[in-house]
Amino acid sequence: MSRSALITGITGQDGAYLSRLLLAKGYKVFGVLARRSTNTLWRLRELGIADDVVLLDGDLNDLSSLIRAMETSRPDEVYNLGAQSFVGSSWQQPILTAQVDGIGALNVLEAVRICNREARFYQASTSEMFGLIQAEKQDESTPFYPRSPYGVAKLMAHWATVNYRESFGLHASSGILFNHESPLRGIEFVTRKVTDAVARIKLGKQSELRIGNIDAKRDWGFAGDYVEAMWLMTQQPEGGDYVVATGETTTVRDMCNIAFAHVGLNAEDHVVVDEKFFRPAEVDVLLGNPAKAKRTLGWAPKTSLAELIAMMVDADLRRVGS
Ligand code: F7E
Repeated sequence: MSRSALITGITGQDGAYLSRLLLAKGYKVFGVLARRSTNTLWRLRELGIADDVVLLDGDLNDLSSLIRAMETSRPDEVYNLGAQSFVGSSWQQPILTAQVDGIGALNVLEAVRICNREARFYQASTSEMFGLIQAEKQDESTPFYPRSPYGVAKLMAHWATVNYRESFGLHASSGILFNHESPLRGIEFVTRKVTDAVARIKLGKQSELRIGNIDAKRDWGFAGDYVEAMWLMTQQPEGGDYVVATGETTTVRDMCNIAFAHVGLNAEDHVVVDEKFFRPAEVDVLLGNPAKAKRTLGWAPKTSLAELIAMMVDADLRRVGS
């Protein structure tokens, strides 16, 4: 009998790639869709799978809708990817962020506990929990120090996942994913903002790119690689916590240089630093150590930053050009 999976946040970048992966493995894929949000299905359409997934009305802050989604889909695996995921916005909407990213995760855990404790649970945790880093390279034992309302809310969800594993014996895993990007990334995130601008500048539709802190360093990988780690976590004999990262860190400045150079332009001619995009508290540097994921899951990233940025710029050149 084929397995089934329930995904919150199915219309997001990771939801789309994970759906494609699970469909290819023969899963029946269900997604929770919040009708009141501005979600669109463009990512599922771009991957050509919009008609292959079953969308169920529901909301992370509506436990009864999650229980219904569990009853309808009877999932073997539940992936909680739904979130208010833009760190910058979390200062404007800290309470909403806490409700969706923190309490929302607890609601999904409750739905699993109430409906089927055998279902395997995955929580989309984040390197933002490390924030003001307490070790040069962050791994599963590095203390957390979140620097944004987003990081604080995600930390609650992470510990709730650990707690439900320890309290109720759930097969619950927390994937501590470092930044992961793709052509399906939202335009509000810095990589996609840059690759979209590079395409517009190259095609003569824009002249400058205004961004914030170009000294920030991130460990960027390809989202398509990272969803494989999510699935591998739910296949283990027991749930666990895993850092998923490339093990390399790059400044926003150098990422810009790679993107502009890909189309033969010089970033310095176009990038303007604008304090409007600075954050009240910054995460200066993130660098993950994915040794446990490699050892236990047999997972390793396949895509370099240069390949990733080239893929994104090429996709944006096609979009802007058409
Ligand atoms: O910022 C700097 C900004 O918004 C990266 C989310 O997926 O990854 C993501 O969070 C860095 C920051 O991602 C601009 O200050 C400079 O230092 O692309 P971002 P993020 O905040 O790291 C983690 C792992 C998540 O979990 C989150 O959900 O780039 N930066 N100039 C800028 N950032 C933006 N957005 N826009 C700028 O103009």
